[in-house]
Amino acid sequence: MSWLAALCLLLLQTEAFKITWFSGDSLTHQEITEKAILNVTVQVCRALARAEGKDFSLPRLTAESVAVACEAPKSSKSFRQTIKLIQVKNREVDTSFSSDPRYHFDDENFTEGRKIITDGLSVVKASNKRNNFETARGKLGQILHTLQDFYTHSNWVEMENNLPNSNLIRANAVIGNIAAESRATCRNCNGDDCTNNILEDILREKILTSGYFVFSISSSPKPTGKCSHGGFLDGTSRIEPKGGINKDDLGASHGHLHMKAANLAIAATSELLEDIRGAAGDRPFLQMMGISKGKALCFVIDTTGSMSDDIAAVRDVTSSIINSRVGTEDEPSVYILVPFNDPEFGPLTKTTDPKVFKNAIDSLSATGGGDFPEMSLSGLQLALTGAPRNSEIFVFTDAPAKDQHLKSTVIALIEQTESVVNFMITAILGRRRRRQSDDVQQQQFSSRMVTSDGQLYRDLAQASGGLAIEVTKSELPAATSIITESSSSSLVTILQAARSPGKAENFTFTVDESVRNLTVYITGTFVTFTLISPSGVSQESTDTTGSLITASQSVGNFKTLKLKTQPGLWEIKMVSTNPYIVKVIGESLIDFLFDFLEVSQSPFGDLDVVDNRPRAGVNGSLIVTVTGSDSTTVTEVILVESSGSREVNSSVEALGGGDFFAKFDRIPAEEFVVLVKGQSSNGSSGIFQRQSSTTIKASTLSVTSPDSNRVLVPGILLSVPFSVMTSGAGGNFRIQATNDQGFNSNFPSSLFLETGGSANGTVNLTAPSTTPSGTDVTLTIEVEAPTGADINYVVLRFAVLKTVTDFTRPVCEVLSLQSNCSDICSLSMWELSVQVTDGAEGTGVERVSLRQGNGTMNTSLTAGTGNMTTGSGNMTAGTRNITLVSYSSSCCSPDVELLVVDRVGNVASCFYSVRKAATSSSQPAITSSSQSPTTDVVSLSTRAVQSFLLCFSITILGLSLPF
Ligand SMILES: *[C@@H]1O[C@H](CO)[C@@H](O)[C@H](O)[C@H]1NC(C)=O
Ligand SMILES: *[C@@H]1O[C@H](CO)[C@@H](O)[C@H](O)[C@H]1NC(C)=O
Ligand SMILES: *[C@@H]1O[C@H](CO)[C@@H](O)[C@H](O)[C@H]1NC(C)=O
Ligand SMILES: *[C@@H]1O[C@H](CO)[C@@H](O)[C@H](O)[C@H]1NC(C)=O
Ligand SMILES: [Ca+2]
Ligand SMILES: [Ca+2]
Repeated sequence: MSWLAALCLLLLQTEAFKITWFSGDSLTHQEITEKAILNVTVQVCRALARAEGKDFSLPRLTAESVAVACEAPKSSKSFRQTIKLIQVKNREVDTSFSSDPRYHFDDENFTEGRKIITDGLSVVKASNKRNNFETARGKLGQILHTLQDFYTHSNWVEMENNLPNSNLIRANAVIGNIAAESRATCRNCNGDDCTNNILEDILREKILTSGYFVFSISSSPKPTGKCSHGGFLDGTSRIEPKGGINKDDLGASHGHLHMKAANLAIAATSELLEDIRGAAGDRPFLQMMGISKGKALCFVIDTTGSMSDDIAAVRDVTSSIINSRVGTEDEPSVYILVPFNDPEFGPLTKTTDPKVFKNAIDSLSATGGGDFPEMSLSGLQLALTGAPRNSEIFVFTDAPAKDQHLKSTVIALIEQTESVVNFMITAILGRRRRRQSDDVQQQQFSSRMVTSDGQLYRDLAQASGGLAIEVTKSELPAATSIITESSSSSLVTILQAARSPGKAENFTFTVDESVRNLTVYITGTFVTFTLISPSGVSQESTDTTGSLITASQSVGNFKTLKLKTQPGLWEIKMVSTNPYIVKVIGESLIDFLFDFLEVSQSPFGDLDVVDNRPRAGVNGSLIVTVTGSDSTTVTEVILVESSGSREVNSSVEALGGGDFFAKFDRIPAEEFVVLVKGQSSNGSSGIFQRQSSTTIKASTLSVTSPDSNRVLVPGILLSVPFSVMTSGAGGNFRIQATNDQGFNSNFPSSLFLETGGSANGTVNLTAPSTTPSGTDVTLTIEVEAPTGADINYVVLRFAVLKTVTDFTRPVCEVLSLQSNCSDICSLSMWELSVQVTDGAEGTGVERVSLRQGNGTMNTSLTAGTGNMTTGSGNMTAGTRNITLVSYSSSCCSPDVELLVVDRVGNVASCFYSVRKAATSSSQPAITSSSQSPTTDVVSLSTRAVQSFLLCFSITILGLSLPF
């Protein structure tokens, strides 16, 4: 069966909102998720713009336009990538949990389904709190699937509800009146017509039910009188009461309600995202979504005895980057520092505050280290798991790695994160402690670098699309500033090739009109080249007066050339017998994302995204997404072997929305990169090319770990099952499991597989009982074939979370409200005093912020005993802490909305208003109202209030922002 036939067949095979790329007019989980993300992101950016007094006009709802409206056009790629990741995790629920009714609100598993949502929500909030956005995104995708399924699988829509069921995201609220196990809910459909199969009393009494589902082609049992999910794949739909109630697509049993269900799912998804936004705050919410100004600045630094010059260079370049970029659109979104020594490494410092980062770098000092090799790969591992995807990481060292056993782990993480790793190596490896003369060192440098020590760093750099820059200590400042300062958040790779051993070769590359600051990096010694521009002008590397190279610098083995940016087909003819890397980069908003696809293990027979190495030697497919342009099409997707220039071409099909499907007859067994060519509609030449920076390696092994709904509870062992399959020869397969936090783990050191066979194993992992909630740990399980030449892996992220017991939102109580508002609002003020508590069982109020209102807010903390305390870090369990909020504002701003968040992220919104009663009656009115059914109506009789209308409500978030 062809891939496209497989995709088409999927149109007929779905459970839940469709999960395929071709959906016709029906809405898929992916579309529902994307629409809600775009909706809420726009609201956040609009609120931020307004808070700064800026105009905000509503963008088109595409990732590109929303990123522009959020004043972060360069983050359209990471925004797109985040949306895709959340969509993929959403889809995977149908693979990993295909027959667990709780994940789909099937079989009337309502409380169990809701628990999946609220448990997951706790993980998302705890992870965001520690800037662990990647973990938050994955969990978010999973719970969105379950949340969205409620609207297609239950009778919520049939009961004529027009709003989402908000209690699905609240752990201790009532979801509804759930049908008793013995209660019949459906009758037979009238042939294919299922419009009236839910019993009238169920609908009239608003009894909540959902369809039963068993994946079977023959009839399968279900409790008497219960509704079925319905459809070909559902075995229960063939026994009485026959038919089904799902609204998964327009052709489903209740397809006539599909659009209504999908729209409610969008609203419910928006509501859940608003809740996460409230808990995280606006800026962190945008970071979770991948929207931020620049990219991460990430340094991994050897701090052993001989590194003081290097640390000083890092300090200088950091200052210069901070000074030149803070406040610009290339301001780093996050700063990451990982020191390593021997035997220690870490901790990872991750901060959005440049001052905190500067202090962390200033406090580094070069000491210790014991013997010569250091823990460089352990440090790099922490940086790779802690940095956002697609980061650029700089490793500074003058020594080989002591922890070389982590090489394959680090490569797995590079492939997974697509981060670029640049090594700044300042030494003669093996001789660094003789520091009398850098020049003498430099002469010995090249010969020394042939050793395996230097080769390890070169291999890692090359796998990631980075460079291994080898300079003396005195050259380091220059090299560091060239490479870090040119690292813009819109850097794209146009061409990258490595040749080892070196050989003469002619490379061509196409530069499109969107590219600015065209730059060539070359590493290698004794490398010469000739450049030829699209207009046929040529310039030799020895020619310092030509017109193509506008600036060039050479430090150590590293050469950088700024080219005249001319669109069209360029050529660079390289000549060298030494190993070299040539890399052509530029700045452009247009780039691409790609994922390999494989036939799903799920009974629904869909295609799944491969998140490790794809299968070698067989056919395969890729989904390519163009980012940063709504009008660019992909015409060619090519796999280019890294060691030479052999290419595998594909057939490319547009899927819509910037997605393209590329089908290959064979995935090479050798390492390769992905090269994408296409046409952009604006610009005269129109042709563009981009290349993946990460090198990809395929494998004959498959490693999977199916259930990903896991959380590590501190002190409690977690068993992580995994499976290995080989399409090659059998034997003993070596297993290695490592985690970036150094948590205790055990696992089998090898597994035996028959030729073409499979085996299962388990990794047991325990987080120390003191681990803070929201910590994330990345576990990499690697499997190596008996020949040693073939490795595959699975990379799993877990959140560490203490069991959450606080499910209640903080409570606001008005202490006083005083107002002298007159007809001329600018001449008068009003004042409000509110006390905020989190209940006796609560974790305590963590943050109070203003969601609406232009006045001044002050908060102070009072312990239950009446003692004043400052700060928020010292609340103890059992004390009922009270936060006093005072707010004063001009009467021209008559509304205020306080957002109150407790320590586990339960969010309350407290809204007050002193609007003059707009009635024609001259009699002043006192009215209190509540928008939330769970909140008591509060009435106040304070005199000052009497002539004004006081509205008081604790509402769910999102009701108060008309769009
Ligand atoms: C789902 O609901 C069915 C029927 O109420 C029940 O028997 C089953 O135990 C539930 N499954 C789970 C996993 O809670
Ligand atoms: C968009 O999000 C807001 C909350 O931010 C929500 O009130 C609104 O219903 C959402 N729009 C749609 C179409 O779901
Ligand atoms: C590169 O191009 C030149 C002509 O400009 C040609 O002589 C040479 O053989 C080519 N080199 C390779 C490796 O193809
Ligand atoms: C090119 O790079 C320089 C710094 O290297 C920067 O100042 C300039 O803004 C960049 N130009 C464009 C068009 O991005
Ligand atoms: Ca050492
Ligand atoms: Ca609470």
